[in-house]
This record gives sequence, structure tokens and C-alpha cells, in this order.
Amino acid sequence: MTETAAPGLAAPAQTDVSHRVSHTTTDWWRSAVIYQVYPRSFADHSGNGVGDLRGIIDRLPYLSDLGVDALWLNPFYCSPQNDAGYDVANYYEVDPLFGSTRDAEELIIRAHELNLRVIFDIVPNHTSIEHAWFRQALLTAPGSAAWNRYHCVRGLGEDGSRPPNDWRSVFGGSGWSQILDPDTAEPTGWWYLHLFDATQPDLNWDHEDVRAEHEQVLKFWFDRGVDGFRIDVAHGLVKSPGYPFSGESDRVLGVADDVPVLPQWDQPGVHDVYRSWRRLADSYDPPRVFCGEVWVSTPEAQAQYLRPDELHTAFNFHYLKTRWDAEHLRETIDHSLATADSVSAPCTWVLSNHDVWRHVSRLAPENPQGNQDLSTGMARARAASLIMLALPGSAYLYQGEELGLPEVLDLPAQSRQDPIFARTDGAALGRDGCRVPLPWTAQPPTFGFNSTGQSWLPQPDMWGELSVETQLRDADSCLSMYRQALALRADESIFNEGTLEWLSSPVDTIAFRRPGRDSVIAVMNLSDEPLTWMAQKLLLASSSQVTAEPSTQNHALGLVVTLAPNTAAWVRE
Ligand code: TEU
Repeated sequence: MTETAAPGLAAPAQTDVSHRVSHTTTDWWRSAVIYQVYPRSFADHSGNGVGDLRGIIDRLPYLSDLGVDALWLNPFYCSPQNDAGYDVANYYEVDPLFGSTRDAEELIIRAHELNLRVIFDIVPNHTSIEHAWFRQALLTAPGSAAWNRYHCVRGLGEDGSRPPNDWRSVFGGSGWSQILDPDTAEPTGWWYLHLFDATQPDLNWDHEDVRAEHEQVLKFWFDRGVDGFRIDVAHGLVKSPGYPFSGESDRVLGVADDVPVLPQWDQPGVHDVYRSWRRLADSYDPPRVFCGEVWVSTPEAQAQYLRPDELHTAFNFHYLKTRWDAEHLRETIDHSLATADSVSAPCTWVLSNHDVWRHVSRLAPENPQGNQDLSTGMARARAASLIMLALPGSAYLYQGEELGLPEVLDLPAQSRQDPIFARTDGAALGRDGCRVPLPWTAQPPTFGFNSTGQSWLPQPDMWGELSVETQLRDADSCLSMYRQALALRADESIFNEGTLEWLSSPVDTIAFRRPGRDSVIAVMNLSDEPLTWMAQKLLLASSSQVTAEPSTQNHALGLVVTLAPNTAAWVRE
């Protein structure tokens, strides 16, 4: 296949796919690096201002050259886009905003040609209000059979004018909306549950239609070659019977918060669903895989979803939430590895995604003027990512983190589309700041995102210096670090094996060895002082703020590696 250069980019170097986890490795998911593509902001082939599937196809060579093993695409199915596609109206059709079903099938084929696996997204907790099931229910009296696929419950009070209980929406406000009479538009005293936006009615997973239909959706895309699914809100499908009050406070759940134990989440019945889905995935050759979005209170609770007859992996949000603190980081890594190991599952590591502040900004301290110190944030993010890629298990990269993109905090209110912003009347900014379209070239106003100059969210001026084009030319860029780390990770078999051994290191630093034929040591300096480390060879540094000089002593390890504050390195002893 001749590789064409993506618009605005030089033709990529001949892609060497030999080093990647081979396509025939059925347990590729145990150590893969999976790149999250947020289709609406990745690349816009059609020029309508929103990214699309052909934009992803155009840039598959970029992803292959980056060195990732697989892609995860956020939803692109038919949807009114009230929650950026997480309000699905029809799984069997690609929304025209993103292209066609044929484009999706071609994307899978072209990715496989580059030995990239493809994971789609499934959203089983709820549908869109425009899904055929909900539209059918709206035409019938509340409480009738058509409503049984959802949570349709009589309200409290004589006239049912109060919600059935105190369950909240993750996006703010009540988790219930009252059903109106289809003819008179009068309140009926019946309510439907929506743990997210009011346009995302929760499905009733006790209903056989709901279970059967979702397995049909899995088969439809498995049969078209997709290698697996990321499961949205995997912890939410089954609700506690009788809708007991939860005592939940009225606040928007943020990523920094500890996830409370509530009756609407993480119920035991959910595991039957995934045991059935696992049987279906295992019936394919090669077997298909699942990664669950499981926002639960502890790693132990998450491990229940990773038993050998359930999901293969789940996002390790406990690692994502770790503070810039050596002891907390060490504890979280050990805790994560131990709980995943308790069910023979691999650990996953993730620092950013489409729901949380980008980690350049999350790790940026405030400067004396009270603003974000993005320079330190970038240094810390590069170091944290280098350490993440040295950990045993699989890692998820969110599009643009390889460019060191920060959270965009000053988007104009009128451009924001996250329902969290609207439902909280702007009290919570929501998630648009981590969803700004990517910069491919240094040319404003859309920096190579498309050629028409419009994008669904405005891109900041700094996108030019952070663009792919700019960073490909800079050996010390963030992008260059990711490319080198992924190439080394693929070539050094030790990263696919075993666990890690902590090494003693000064306070506010961490160091661990990945044992193997030629063991590698990963070191990170979270302190405010330089750290020196003796080594034979400096394999990779998080930035040029890590230097190496021959030792003047006749030390067995001939190299003195000096790590400035907020840097990391891979070395060989
Ligand atoms: O997110 C589920 C979810 O719980 C997150 O919203 C998380 O709790 C919160 O954002 C942390 O700050 C999934 C999708 O990732 C998200 O984009 C969707 O909006 C949501 O489900 C509804 O489908």
C-alpha cells in the first residue's frame, strides 16, 4: 500500500510495523499502547469544522509512525450530539457528521494493514432520546411495556410531582425528568431516569431486549473486523432494585473526587452482562477484547470487573488521579499492580482522556501571579508519561498528549458544547477544554485540522508551536520523546514481561527496574533539586534537562546522569 502524506504533512518515513506487537498475538491487549482518537477533534477531511473518519484514515500513517499498537475511537454513530455522540440513536449507522459505515469499515481495513488494531466505543448505560426505543415509548402511556426498556417510575407525592428519589445527574441537577403527556404536554407524574443528560435516558438492563440488542451491536462490528470495544459507564448498567435514596450531594462529579459508593452504580448484577459479552468476544478468532470505563471507589472494586471471565482491562483512573507526589505515586502503582494481579489481569495506565483536564495543566503548579505554570506542567507531564510507558501493562494515550497540549481554559461560552456547562449554568466549565481540535501544522486558524479554516472549537495561538509539523522538526520535542519511548518500548522485550522492582532513591524521587535480559531502570525526579544517578547508558530522557557526563571516578557505572527537577529518564545499568 503506498502511503500518501496527510494533507499539510510531509510524507511520513516508511512505516516499519515489524517492531509492533504482532497482529497474531492474541493477548496483545496485555501490553499494548492504545491511542484514544476523539474523532470530532482529530482531523477534518470534509472541511465542515468537525473531525471525521476519513480524517483519521488520512492520518493512520502518523499514528503508525508514532508507534502505538491500537486505536480507540470515541463514538461516531448516529446521534443528535447532545453529549458529543455519547447519546446514541442508532449503532448500525455512522452519523453523517463523521462519514459513512463504509468509511468505518475502510478505517478498520487500513488500520489493520498498518498492524494497528481498532477499538470502538459502546454506550450501554443509556440511549439518545432519539433512539427508536425511546421515541416508541414516548408515544405510549408511562408505565406501559414500551417504557420497560427504560427506568420509568411514578414520582413522589399524591400527583407524582416530585422525582422518585434523590439520584443526581453526573452532569449536575436531578437524575430524573418528568414525562409529559404526548397529546397535552401536561406532566404525567411519571419520571424517567438519566444519570447523565436529560437527552440520555438510562436503559433497564433487567429487560431482555436491552441485553439482546447490545450483543447484536457487538456482533455487527466484530463481524466487520473491529478488535474490541471500550465500554462506556461500564459500572452503571444495573441499578439497585426499588430505587433507594442515595443521600448523594448535588455536585458535578469531577475526576479529582473520590467516587462515592451509591445504589445507582457498581451493582452486582452488572457482572452477568460482562460474562455473557466475554463469551461472545471469545467466540471470535482472534478473540475480541473489552476495556471498561469503570469509575468505582477502589482498585479492589474495579478488579471485580477484570476476572478472567469478564472484561480484559479497565482504565486505571486511580493512577490518573495521583498527585505529583513520589510516595503517593509509588503507593498507587503498587496498589494497582497488586489488585490487577489478584485477578490475573494486566494493569492499565492512563493520564488523560476526553473527560478530564489534560495532564500538562493538571500537573502545572500555580505561579506567584496565581496563573498556571505551564512550563513546569509540560516538564512534569513529559516525565509522568515517560514513567507511565515504563510500567508493566498497557497504556492509553489521549490524542494530543504526545504534543504536550494543555487544557484550553478560555474558550468562549458560546462555543462550549459540553452539557455539563449548560446544566450548571456555567458554574462548571465542563470538558470542552481537553477536546480542542488538534494542531497538525503551524498555519492558523485551524493549524491543519482542515483546509477550510473553521473548527467546532476555536484553537489557541499556541497550537502553532505545538503542532505536529513543528515538533517533528525538533529532536527535543514532546512528540519526539513519545516516538522514541514507543519505539524503545516495542523493541525492548522487557517491557512486555514481568513486573517491576523498586529501587531506593532520595526523597521526592522514584526509581524502579524492569527486570529482564537487559534490565531498564526508570527514574523520576519530583523534587526541586537535581538528582544524580549512576548508569552505563542513558536510553531516553523526558527532556534536554536531563544530562549525562562520563564519571571522573573509576566507578563501575561510567556515566553520571543528572536529572533536573520535574524530569525522568530510562537508563541501563
Ligand atoms: O463518562 C462517564 C463518567 O462517569 C464520566 O463522566 C466521569 O464520571 C466524569 O466525567 C469525571 O469527570 C462517560 C464518557 O467518557 C463521557 O464522555 C460521557 O459524557 C458519559 O460517559 C456519558 O455517556
